[in-house]
Amino acid sequence: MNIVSAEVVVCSPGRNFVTLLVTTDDGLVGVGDATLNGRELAVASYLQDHIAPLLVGRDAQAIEGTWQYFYRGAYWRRGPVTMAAIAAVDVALWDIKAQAAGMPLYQLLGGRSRETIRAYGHAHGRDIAELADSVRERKEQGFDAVRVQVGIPGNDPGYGISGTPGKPRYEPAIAGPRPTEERWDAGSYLRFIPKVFENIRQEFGDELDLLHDVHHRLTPIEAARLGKSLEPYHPFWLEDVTVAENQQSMRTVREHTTVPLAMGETYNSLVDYLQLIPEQLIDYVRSAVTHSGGVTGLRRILDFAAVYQIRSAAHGPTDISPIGLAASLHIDVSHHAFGIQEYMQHEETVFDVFDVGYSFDRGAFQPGERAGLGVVFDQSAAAKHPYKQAYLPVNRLRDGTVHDW
Ligand code: GCO
Ligand code: MG
Repeated sequence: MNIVSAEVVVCSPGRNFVTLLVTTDDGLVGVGDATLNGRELAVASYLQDHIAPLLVGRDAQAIEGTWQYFYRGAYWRRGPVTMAAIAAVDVALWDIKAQAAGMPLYQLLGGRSRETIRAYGHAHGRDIAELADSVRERKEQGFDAVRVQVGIPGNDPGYGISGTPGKPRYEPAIAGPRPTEERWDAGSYLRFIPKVFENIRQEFGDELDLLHDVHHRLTPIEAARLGKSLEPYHPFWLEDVTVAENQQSMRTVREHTTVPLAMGETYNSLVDYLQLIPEQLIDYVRSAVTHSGGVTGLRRILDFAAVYQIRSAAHGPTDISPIGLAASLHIDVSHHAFGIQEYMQHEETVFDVFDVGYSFDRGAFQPGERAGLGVVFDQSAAAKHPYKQAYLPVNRLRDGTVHDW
């Protein structure tokens, strides 16, 4: 079974997505997600100009060989652009293999390890009262694990919070010619967050699992202080408490707090975790299929993590397309080391382009029983939503110094 074409489509049904369509000589079409938020066209070019011409004529069944061909064969390894491109190829080939076998992808990956896939939802508000309303909505949807993000008094609405009153969703990538800018201050944040957890616990009780994303903004010792201050409210996890590049930083955090830690949404491969995993400096790996070299890449990470009792928590923001989310779900249901799945929830217009076989009900997913990945990409619907330039925000300290966003 040979590949006869590989086509890249960039569309924007509410936000940008990069999709790879791989067609075989017997008419099967496999799809892959290569969306890299705010840098979409770089991956599109990598795929279109450098990978697609080499894919044509290759054996569609040779997934591992093709993965290694593009990983080792390019000489320039790793990095978000390369690994998102490799992920798209890998997912499209797994999709084809599972379609050819006439079974949902998770069956090829070993079959079910669990009955349902537990997901956590996003709650946010400009203040604690608005956040509590948002938590209530998530509970009504059936979530029993909720990420809480809140505006900090005296700061801009900031990461994770919709600044527009009445706009329930938070979408960080803003369409326009330049990134928007935010201001942020660690001191007021560190003083305020324990009050937020105290209030939410008081209102919603002890059973609800609460998660929080620090988005790489604290120093290691500030992160340690945050962890300690939140211990009485037993968070499910704190995510990205400090920058992810220097893995040693997490040792400082670990030495001071028993709050579970999650990291890895910006990592691209197993080797990015070479310190965090064996030293057990985290409890959850945040890699998703789309940004870690596909089904092949993510399974390698999870097999390694499992040795150290670290579990999966696949990144599931709206900038991972339904194709990327579906691929994560097939791994979630089949891999023993599953922990939880993030679900930020795509807008309805997204499903005009992506017809999905997965389903979500009362806080849990099913990957669906369609053969393959189970997502059909509608090219003519995609053509109605052309690419729009959009950037993630830039974050600054109060004095204007550029800070981690
Ligand atoms: C998360 C993430 C996202 C990222 C986004 C960047 O935990 O879901 O932090 O919200 O900011 O994916 O593109
Ligand atoms: Mg995050």
